[in-house]
Amino acid sequence: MSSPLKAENSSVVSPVNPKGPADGGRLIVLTAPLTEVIDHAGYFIQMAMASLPIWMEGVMNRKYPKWKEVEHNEDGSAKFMPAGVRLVEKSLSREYRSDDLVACFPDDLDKFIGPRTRVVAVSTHNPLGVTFAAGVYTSMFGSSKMPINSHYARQMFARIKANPFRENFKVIVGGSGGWQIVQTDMYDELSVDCVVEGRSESEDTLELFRRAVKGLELPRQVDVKHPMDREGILFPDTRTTFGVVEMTTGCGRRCKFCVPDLNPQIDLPKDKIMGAVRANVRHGNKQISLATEDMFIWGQVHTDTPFYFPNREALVDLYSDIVNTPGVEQHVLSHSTIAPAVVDPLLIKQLSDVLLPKSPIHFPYLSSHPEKKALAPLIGLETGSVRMAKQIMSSKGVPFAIEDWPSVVLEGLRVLNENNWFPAMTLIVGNPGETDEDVMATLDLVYEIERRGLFGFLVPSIFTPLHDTRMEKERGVTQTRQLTPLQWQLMMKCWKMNLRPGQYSWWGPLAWRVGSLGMWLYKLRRLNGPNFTWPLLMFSGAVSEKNLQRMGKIYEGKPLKVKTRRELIASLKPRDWQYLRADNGDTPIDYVPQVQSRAMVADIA
Ligand code: B12
Ligand code: SF4
Repeated sequence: MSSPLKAENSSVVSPVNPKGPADGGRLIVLTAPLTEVIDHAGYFIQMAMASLPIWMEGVMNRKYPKWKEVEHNEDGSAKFMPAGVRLVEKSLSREYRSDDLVACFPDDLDKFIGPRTRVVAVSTHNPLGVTFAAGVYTSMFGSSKMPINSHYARQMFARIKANPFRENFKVIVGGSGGWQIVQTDMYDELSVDCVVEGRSESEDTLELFRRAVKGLELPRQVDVKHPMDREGILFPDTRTTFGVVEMTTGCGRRCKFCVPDLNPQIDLPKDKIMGAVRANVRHGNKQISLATEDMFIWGQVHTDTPFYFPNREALVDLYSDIVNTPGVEQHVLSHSTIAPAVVDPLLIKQLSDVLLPKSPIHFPYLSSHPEKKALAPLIGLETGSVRMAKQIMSSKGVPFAIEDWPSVVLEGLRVLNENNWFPAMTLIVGNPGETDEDVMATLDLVYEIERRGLFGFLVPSIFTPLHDTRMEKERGVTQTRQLTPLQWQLMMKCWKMNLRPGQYSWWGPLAWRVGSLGMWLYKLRRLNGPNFTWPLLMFSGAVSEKNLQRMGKIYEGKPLKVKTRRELIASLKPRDWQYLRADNGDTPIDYVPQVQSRAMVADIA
């Protein structure tokens, strides 16, 4: 290559040495998009890169001027890589020598790809930004719909495609975002030979690499088996992005739109988790995050107790050992569900005592912690409509009945907030078959959250039928223009509430609101259509919500009648009582007679 390669939409990729590296390159080269590798500014930076369009990259550059700076090992390989890359590396090291393998940053690919290279293996989370939340915000902002992350992913693929030795090697893509390439049929454009869906530990994956190393043809797409037990899962022994170490696979609540729930429910052994934590520290990581769909199932998988009654002692013991590992300075939570906070509030308190001192998250306006620290797991709220919840996630709130979902959310959020947990909560807008009544029910719940002074960072996203899920073939809203006034109100109300306490001083609520009006005048009204107008005015504060309600321009949320924890506990099936912890109070044994006597008093009156 003599001339620099211009990747779509922007930056210039530097020229490549046509002879390749002096040692002939590595047999198998592993990489991931730069925006999925970086980890020095917390989870938020990656989530923002996934959601903001490329033309807003300047905002990120100003906020994080050093975001592109990465650390190298002496041989030029990457000092840290997403956990997915590390596990592919570990899986392959069962068969290949360490000097056959390398994991490198995308900008260093040409230092490792040479005439000897037979496979370039890419791990990616979200290469095209067509997943929930990521897609919707970029499409709202318009003209260039390409998220920053997707831009960098394409740039990486362009570099691989332009490599002078491209004919000699196969490009195999894996990771949770591989399906996006399959579904958009971007194989040729991105120069991908094969997309693997499933885990690298699988024997099928090894077989695929064997074929690629021999130069044999590969199928375009391969589904490989997930290990069925704890022993089948490998652990990283070097540094991972954000210090991600897996804690569980699968979930068990069976939401129809969910991908990870399709995997077997496994909680991974503590000694292996701790080994990976120590390996991260040894390789210079100061932060750890346990990857899970629901942290609360750990220690309670395939025991005599149903997984939705958390194992308090096991969880507190695991997290204590992690944050007390010498060298671990920061710990962040990944995903959880909310019902366990109602089931065992004391667990939440004990975990707060253990985890808050090492949390890098500060919510100065919300936290009662002396240093204003907070915990912010990602929790799915999804809908406030019981009708919709029954259809798409009937077990989301177990052990509580799905009819009580709004009460579980409110009560759970109360317990969490009291203990300085301020979760990011996802909502799905535009579910297939969603009616105005469903959206109103969700708005009622959102207004109730506001009325009660509770805080969750509400992240609404448009329904995306994810590959392989039981809703794969269903279609909801596909473009922001199709959103109804109520759906827009829900989106904008969530964001208005998120900006309430003004946590991001650099984005400042006022700037957002004034900016949003400007953007609307400039292009959003054309892009998002007339249904967007009043909700946007509500968001901007240009007209008060009361006035908009009076004018009939927005829906006025109705107060919800909700159950207290005591009432929720009383509603459990008697066979579940044995799993409740008495020290949380509200146990049915002393409660049931009160219900009866109150009911009797009411009857007599
Ligand atoms: C930690 C995490 C994050 C972190 C850190 C991510 C990182 N770069 O390290 C943060 C918070 C930043 C994040 C952000 C986002 N995430 Co995320 N995240 C996770 C989580 C909890 C764990 C990921 C992980 O490291 N797992 C452990 C590793 C080992 O698993 P793995 O990567 O899947 O790798 C295995 C296989 O996929 C395979 N494999 C991986 N790579 C390769 C490569 C080859 C060649 C082969 C053969 C195999 C292979 O082998 C590995 C096992 O051996 C998952 C849920 C989950 N349990 O997986 C969600 C998850 C992956 N995220 C998800 C989403 C939607 C997002 C966001 C888009 C959310 C948003 N709107 O902001 C962003 C996108 C970020 C971006 N850069 O674009 C979805 C993915 C949905 C999809 N793509 O279809 C998931 C599944 C969550 C969910 N419940 O839906 N995420
Ligand atoms: S609770 Fe979350 S992880 Fe579990 S099945 Fe539902 S969406 Fe998936």
